[in-house]
Amino acid sequence: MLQTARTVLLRRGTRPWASSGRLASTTSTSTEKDKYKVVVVGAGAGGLTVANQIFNRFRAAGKALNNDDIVILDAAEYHYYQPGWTLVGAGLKDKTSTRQPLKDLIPDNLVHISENVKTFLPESSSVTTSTGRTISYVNLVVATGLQINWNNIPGLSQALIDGSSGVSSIYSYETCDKVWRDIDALRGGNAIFTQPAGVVKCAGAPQKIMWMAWDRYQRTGRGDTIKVDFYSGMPTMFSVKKYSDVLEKLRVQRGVGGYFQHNLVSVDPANRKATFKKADNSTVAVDYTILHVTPQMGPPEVIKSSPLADQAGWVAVDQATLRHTNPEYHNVWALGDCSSLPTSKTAAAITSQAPVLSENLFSVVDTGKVAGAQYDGYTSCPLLTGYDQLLLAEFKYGLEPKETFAEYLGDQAIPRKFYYHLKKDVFPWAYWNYMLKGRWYGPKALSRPTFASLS
Ligand code: UQ1
Repeated sequence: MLQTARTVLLRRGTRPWASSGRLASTTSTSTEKDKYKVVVVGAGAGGLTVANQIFNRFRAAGKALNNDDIVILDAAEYHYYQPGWTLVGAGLKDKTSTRQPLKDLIPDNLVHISENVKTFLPESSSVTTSTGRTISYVNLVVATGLQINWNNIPGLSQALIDGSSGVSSIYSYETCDKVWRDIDALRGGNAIFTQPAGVVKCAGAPQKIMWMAWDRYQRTGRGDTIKVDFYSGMPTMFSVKKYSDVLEKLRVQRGVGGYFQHNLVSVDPANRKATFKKADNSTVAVDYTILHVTPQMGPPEVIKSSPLADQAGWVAVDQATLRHTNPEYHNVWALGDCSSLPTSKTAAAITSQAPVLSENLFSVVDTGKVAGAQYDGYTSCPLLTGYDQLLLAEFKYGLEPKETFAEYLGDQAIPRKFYYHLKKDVFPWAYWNYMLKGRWYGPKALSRPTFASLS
C-alpha cells in the first residue's frame, strides 16, 4: 500500500525539510566481494522480502546458498513501514514505530553494502555504486522503489517546511506527523485533500487520510464548521469500479466535495491558495485552511536513464514471471514500485510478487528455465473510511476483485471493523515479524505458495 518510495531515492536535496545526519557505514568490509550470485538493489519492502525469500527457497530445496552469496545494496540509514504513515497522519501511531535502523533488519545470511547504485550495466552483468565501485552479479533483482517528485509542484516544499502553513503530506516520514497536527488543530474552514493524475503508490491513501479527518470532525462536533473536499487528477474515486461505486456513494452521503480531473499544479502558501489544472487545461485557484498533498511520483532517475527501463521509465519485466523482457537481460528481475508490473503499487502486492520471483529465479539457476510461477497482479488497498471501519479492496490484473475474506465475512466493499484491525494491528506486526524475514505470503499468511511446474 503506502507503499515503497524510499530514502535512497528521496535524496536530501529534494526534501529540504528532511533531518540531516547519517550514520557512518555499518557494513563489515570483510564479507564484501566484487561478484555475487544475487545482487538485490534496494532494501525496502520488496528488496528485503525477496532477498530473504530467495535465500529460503534455495535452502528449502537442499541447495542452500552461502552467507555471502546474496548482497543487498542500499545506503539508507532506516527502513520505513510506509503503510503506517496513514495511521500516523490519523493520530493512531507514533511515527517512530514506522521505522527501524536498516542494519538491524539484515540477517547474517545476507551481505549488506551500504551504497546506492549509480549505474546499471546489464550488458556486463554489473552495477556501479555511488562510491565508484563495480559489483558484478549472476542474477540481479531491482527493488529500488519509486521516486517522489516533490519539486513538480511550485511552492510545495516551502509550504511543507513551514510548521504553520497548514500544508502536509503522509507521503514522507518527515511530514506524516504534521498531517495529524494540522487535522487535529483545525476548528473551521476548508480541509482540502489532493490526489495527482498518474501513478502513485497506494492510490487509496490520498482519500484514506481524508476519511479519517472527516470522521474526526464528526466525532468532535466540528462537522458543521469544516468543509472537506477531495480534488483528484483521476476521473473517479478508485480504479476498481466495484469499490469506486461504494466510495462515491459514501462521498455524496458524507457531504464531501468531489472535484475530479483536477490536478494540483501549484501551492501559494502566503495566500493559502492551491491551483488545479482541469481536463480542458483551464486552472482554478482554491482557498484552503489545511491542504493535504499527494505529490507526483515516477520512476527513479537511475532506472529511467538505464537500459533496463521501458518507455515510461520503469524496469521492463514480464507481468507474469517478473523476469526482464529483454532476452539479453534474462538474469535481471524486478518487483515492487520500480517495476513495470501493471498493477497498483502496494506492500500487499509485494507479498504475492516475491514468491513468484524467488521461485522463478531459483528455477532458472537450478534448471535453466523459469518455473510455472505466475503473478496474477494481486494487490490490495486496505481503505480506511473511519476510525473503526475499513473497506478491504483486493484485486488482480484487469482490475478484477480477488477477495480473501468475502466467502466468510461477506462483500469486502462494505467497510468493517475487523478489516480496520487487520490494517491497524495485524499487518504492521506481520510486516516486521514475518514479511521482512521472507516468511509472510499475504493472503496465504505463513504458508509459502507452491507453483505447478512448467514441464
Ligand atoms: C498483507 O499481507 C500486508 O502485509 C503485511 C499488508 O500490509 C501492508 C496488506 O495491506 C495486505 C492487504 C496484506 C494481504 C493479507 C491478507 C491477509 C489479506
